[in-house]
Amino acid sequence: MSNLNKNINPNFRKAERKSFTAKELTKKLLSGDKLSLSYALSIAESILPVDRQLVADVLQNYKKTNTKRIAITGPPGAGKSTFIDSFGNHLAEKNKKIAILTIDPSSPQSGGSILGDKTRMDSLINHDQVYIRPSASGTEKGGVSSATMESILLCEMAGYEYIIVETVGVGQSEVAVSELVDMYVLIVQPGSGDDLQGIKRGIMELADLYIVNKADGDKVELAKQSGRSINAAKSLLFPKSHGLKAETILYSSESLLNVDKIEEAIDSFFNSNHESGYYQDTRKQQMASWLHREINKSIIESVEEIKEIQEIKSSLQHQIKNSEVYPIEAGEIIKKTIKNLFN
Ligand SMILES: Nc1nc2c(ncn2[C@@H]2O[C@H](COP(=O)(O)OP(=O)(O)O)[C@@H](O)[C@H]2O)c(=O)[nH]1
Ligand SMILES: [Mg+2]
Repeated sequence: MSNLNKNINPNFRKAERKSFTAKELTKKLLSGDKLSLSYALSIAESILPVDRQLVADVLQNYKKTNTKRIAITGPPGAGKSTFIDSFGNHLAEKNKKIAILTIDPSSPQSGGSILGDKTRMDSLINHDQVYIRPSASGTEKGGVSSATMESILLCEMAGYEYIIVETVGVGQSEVAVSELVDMYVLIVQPGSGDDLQGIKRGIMELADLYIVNKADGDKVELAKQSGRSINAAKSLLFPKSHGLKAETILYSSESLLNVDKIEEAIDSFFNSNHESGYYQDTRKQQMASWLHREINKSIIESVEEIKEIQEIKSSLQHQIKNSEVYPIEAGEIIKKTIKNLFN
């Protein structure tokens, strides 16, 4: 028995399918019902045409909102989940509604991180104000599937104001998630500065806020040093187009050091961007990227269904193995085949 199977509750029954029409699901979702949200999110992850249609119908009723879509990224072990737990609690106590989505590109293969790993969001799990979806993983590369954008919208329909998306340390998903959110938060742990070198410049340039986590106990000095090296590195980065300076804040999920400062930084980021129109532009950009992904996905899926393409693909794979053709030529052959099919 695989590890995955061992963790599955034998009494678990899949929710009865087709128990909802789009109208019923929309109504329940808008009332904030968590079970319906979970149901809607699994539908969003499904590739069955009937489910795609259901999500599309439900999302017809989506109304623009002033929510905060925030990505929490950073190297594995930096304390992202623990941060979300402690900061999420802070917000929930102020009566804010928070939905947390985790993008975990590794889960389709290993299964491990969904069920094996703890989410480290123990104190949030039973909070009324909080909804946690431990693994909104996708089958697409980088773990950011079109389902993730749909999931964000569905959470907003259910009345969540903060949509927090945690990435699980794979470079690709960290870039891809930036297309889904309004604000990009990068969390690092205190280190000698080597830590920073592990973070690609391109990812640092995405950051709207840097958090040096674990600034507690004997790590306080080291955290201050890390803060200084981030600030030094920042001055060399290409600024984001909103023109706002990305702050660096030391934090501790244990002592809640600077928890208010982080809340203020987030609020002020959103306020400024609402005023400047950057927020509204970002939302348009998110829709445009989503459209782009959907179109590309549909093109690939429909082309891959064509029998001639499947045949030529496997023949090319064979020829490449025998060094009879180079990938670049193979690409051209595929293009020509497609063109001929449509002429
Ligand atoms: N001392 C201290 N440890 C922390 C803090 N935040 C997280 N940790 C620890 O760092 C480890 C990794 O945390 P986790 O949230 O799973 O990191 P993630 O991989 O970035 O999500 C865990 O052992 C946490 O207990 C903090 O603020 N202070
Ligand atoms: Mg985590």
